Order: sequence, then C-alpha cells, then structure tokens
Amino acid sequence: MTPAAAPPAAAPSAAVVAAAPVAPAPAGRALVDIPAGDFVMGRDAARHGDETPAHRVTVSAFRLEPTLVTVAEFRAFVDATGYRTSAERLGYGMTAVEGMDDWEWERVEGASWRAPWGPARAERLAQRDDEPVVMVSWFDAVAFCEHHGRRLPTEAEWEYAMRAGSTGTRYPWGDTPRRPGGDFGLNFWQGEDHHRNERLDGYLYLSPVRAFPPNAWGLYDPVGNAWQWVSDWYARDTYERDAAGVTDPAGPASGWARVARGGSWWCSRSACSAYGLYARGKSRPLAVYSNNSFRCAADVDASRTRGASS
Ligand SMILES: [Ca+2]
Repeated sequence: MTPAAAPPAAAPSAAVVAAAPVAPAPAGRALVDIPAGDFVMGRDAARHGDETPAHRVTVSAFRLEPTLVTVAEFRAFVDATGYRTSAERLGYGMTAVEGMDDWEWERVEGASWRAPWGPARAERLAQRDDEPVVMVSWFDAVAFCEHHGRRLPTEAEWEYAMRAGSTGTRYPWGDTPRRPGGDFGLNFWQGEDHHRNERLDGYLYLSPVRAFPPNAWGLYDPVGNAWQWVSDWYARDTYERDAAGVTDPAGPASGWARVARGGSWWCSRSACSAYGLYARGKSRPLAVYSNNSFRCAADVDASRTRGASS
C-alpha cells in the first residue's frame, strides 16, 4: 500500500447499507472475547518516527473476529445487499505481481474484490473462497462490519489484541519471521526484490485465513497476509500526543488517511520492510489495493453493538 497511488476522491459508499437491518454474522465470524488490560504501544527508537515514543495504553474489554474477512463472506454480504465496492465504482484497483520493481504498483481497469489482479488474470490468479477479501476500501470495510452490527477495531484495540500479552517484539512470538521450531509464522514476501518470490512460506500472494497458527488469544494473521484497516485516522504524531498514557484512544478527529496494520504478502526485505506489530500503515480511505483487507470488532455491551450476534 502506498498513499502516492491512492485513487481520486469519490462519493463514500458506507451509507449504502448503514440503514439496512442488522444481519446475523456468518458462522465463521464468531467473536473472540478480548479482556480489558494495558500494554506498551510504540517504541522509543524506530526508523519510522510515527512509531515513537513507547507509551502505556489501557484498553477496555471488547470482541474481535478471529480471522480476516474471507472472499466467501464478502460475497455473501454483496449478494444480500447489492453493495457495490469503491473499486467497482471507481472502475479500477491497484495491484502488484511478481516480476515488478519494488514499490511499483499497477492500475488495473476492472480490478475489484471479484478479481483483484484484474479481469485478464482472473482465471490464472483466482482467489480461494477462504482467502481474505482484498481490493476493499476503508468504506467497504465499514459497510461490511455495520451490516453485521459490528465496527472496525481501533488501532490500539488491534495492536493490543494481536500482541495477545506479548511485549516489545515485532511479532507475537518474537522478532524473527520464523516461529520457535523454525516454521514461518506469517505470509510475507521472501526474495531480494519483487522480481522473484522464493515462496519459502508457501504462498506467492494471499494465503487462506487460517493457514498460519493463531496468536495466544486465537487470532489468525496477527501479521502478514493482508493489511488490516482499523477505524483511526492516521497522524504521524498520534503516539507523541498519547505519550503520558491513554485509555481507549481512537486517533485524531480528522485526517487524510486511515490506518491499516499488520503488513501483507507484498512486504519484503527491500520494500515495506518494517511490517509487523509496530508498523503503522496508512492509505487514503478510498484506496483499493490487492493487499488490503480487514476484520470487524464489537463492543462487549450488546446494546451498543446494535444486536450483533456471535
Ligand atoms: Ca508469501
């Protein structure tokens, strides 16, 4: 994801289904209870200044979906509502394929969640139903969550849940992409550059949402596979403003980009190399890329989640 290639502004589409009755969530979208607690967010020394300083964040109990939203689940939402995504309205999406230069992204006419690599590659690069839906804007993510009486997690909720009690590491299990025992813990890009993917983790592009082990709280893809939209606006100085400690931060009141977290299949040693639990991705809310996805959250108090079912 790169803000430089973000699509032009167009009418937000989240309101399309916001007024519709809340639909029960698919069976696979049962929520995980996340306990209240506090954790250290950010670090005191980082190449990217927006990750500093380390500061204490307290998070109230909430609930979170264990996996990224899948292609099948998003299709069911579209079938039920007739929702048209931002990419379908814009008429294109941004994608990258093996063989391109680092940081090179291609604008593909007709690309959408139905064919993230474009219609011409739809057959060769067809997605599995259990892979995360991609080529979804922040508005598309909000629309899906609201349809099920849910919402996007905040950035702080997201990191707190993905760390699952771990502290001060790049991944929930430590600081190397391989877990104790030697297996890769996430789907990212192995190779000197994007000309060739060595596929050591088993996946060239996206992986099924339960392909890698969950973290200690049962959450899959805490890092890697696809960037995960969260509710916050992005600001470079968010952590500086929260440095004294904060409870349930929700980010700035306005901005130009929304935060996305975790990293994706495209992140490699040579581009997007800072991916992981510290990295603060950002894109314009209408940006549509073949490595952006999301999962939904809900409040513990059912009356505040407008009838969300679990
Ligand atoms: Ca991979």
